[in-house]
Amino acid sequence: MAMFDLNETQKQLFEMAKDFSNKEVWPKARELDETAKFPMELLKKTHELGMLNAFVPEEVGGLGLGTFDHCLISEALAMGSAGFCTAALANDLAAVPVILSENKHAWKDFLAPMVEECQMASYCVTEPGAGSDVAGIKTTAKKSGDKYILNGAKMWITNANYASWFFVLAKTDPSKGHKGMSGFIVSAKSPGITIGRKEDNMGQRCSDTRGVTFDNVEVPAKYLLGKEGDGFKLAMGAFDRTRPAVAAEALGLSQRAMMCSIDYAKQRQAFGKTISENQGVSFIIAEMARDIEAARLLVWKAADEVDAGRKNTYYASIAKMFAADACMRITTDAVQIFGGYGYNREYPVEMLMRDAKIFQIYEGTSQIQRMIVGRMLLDV
Ligand code: CO8
Ligand code: FAD
Repeated sequence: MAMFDLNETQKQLFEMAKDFSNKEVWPKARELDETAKFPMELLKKTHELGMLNAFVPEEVGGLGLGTFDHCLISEALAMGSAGFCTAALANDLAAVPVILSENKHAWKDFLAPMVEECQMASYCVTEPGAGSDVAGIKTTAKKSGDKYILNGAKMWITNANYASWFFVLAKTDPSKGHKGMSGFIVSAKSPGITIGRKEDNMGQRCSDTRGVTFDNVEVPAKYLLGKEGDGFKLAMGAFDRTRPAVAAEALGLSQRAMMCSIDYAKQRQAFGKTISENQGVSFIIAEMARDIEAARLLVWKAADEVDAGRKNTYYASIAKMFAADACMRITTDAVQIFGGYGYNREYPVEMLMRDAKIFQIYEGTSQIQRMIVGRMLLDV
């Protein structure tokens, strides 16, 4: 892969995804925000185009795309609607620990059907009492014959109400901290699962976020991912692949905000000229472009590293923190460029600003990304 350009196949993939996003998703973005309705129809179309569940291995009929190609899809879809893009990406986040575990029962029973039809999945790690501190979760899984019995409560689970299955992180040996954690794939049809109400979030409102409780849920032992004690590393390994994609999502949203800002600045008149003719306004837009270009290079670097089989945790965190923080700045500046109209729901930028905030929180907060990088540099 040439680091600074895409090959022909990647260009085609990116153009196809952007075309779909611009023509079919962006015109519906405001309606999705207002109604907070889950974008199932758009997800079905995304599935038909082969852009949903793109990580699923070829061995079970999937495309088996790498993280780099996945990031191209994410960037393009987020230009249409970040809430819709999050619903799509949550599937990948759920699938990656399953793929990394190489549990072929799980691949056949849960990943293969996702190729056949548009199914959703969720990654259930966060709990009401533990988000950043993953090792602090309390959900347990106790072995009983050829089954595990799951008990606990998960919180903020994307896609929960639409998921066919869940990746669940639980403690098989609570005395061992992160080394006593195991990952499971759990069918959503299992008795004992209760899905909570849809959370009323600030942004990305069409994305579905809920609590999920597990009350004596039986999971066949064949759906343990890897072996007991592998769970924490599978959960972290997933982030190495999905944090670049979340950064790409923030990048796509940032670009939409810049495009809206440029269009508006070129037509809004003040003091007898367009506001774009003021250097003060052009500087804001130039800085948006600077951060977008830098974020894209960081996303590509983080993705290329993991596709090349190298440990990319450092680059994934750098890309995620930079792209998320840049997206918050860029969308806030977009509201500024629109002036009073920016603060109003008649125009799209207030929605983009609300949609941006979550990038600094989910998939590891901006502080957690700094903590990961800081620890690596300072060896603490
Ligand atoms: N890969 C493999 N192993 C790893 C990795 C990794 N990336 N990171 C750490 N490990 C290993 C360490 O090497 C260590 O191994 P060992 O025991 O052999 O020495 C072990 O794991 C423990 O590591 P740490 O000591 O660093 O563990 P800590 O408990 O101190 O904390 C973190 C680690 C990094 C702070 C971790 O808890 C973390 O990442 N927290 C953030 C949680 C987070 O990101 N949650 C996101 C939830 S999902 C989500 O938000 C979904 C969003 C919406 C869906 C779709 C989006 C588009
Ligand atoms: P806390 O961990 O309580 O953190 C609170 C504040 O303290 C933050 O600012 C944090 O940065 C700071 N902080 C904590 N520890 C440190 C530290 N050591 N140093 C410096 N600052 C620190 N989770 C899933 O498992 N699956 C999902 O699908 C999912 N989707 C989500 C969707 C949405 C819309 C939301 C809001 C959340 C979602 N999450 C999901 C959960 C998300 O990953 C967590 O909210 C996030 O990791 C932060 O955890 P927390 O909310 O418990 O905050």
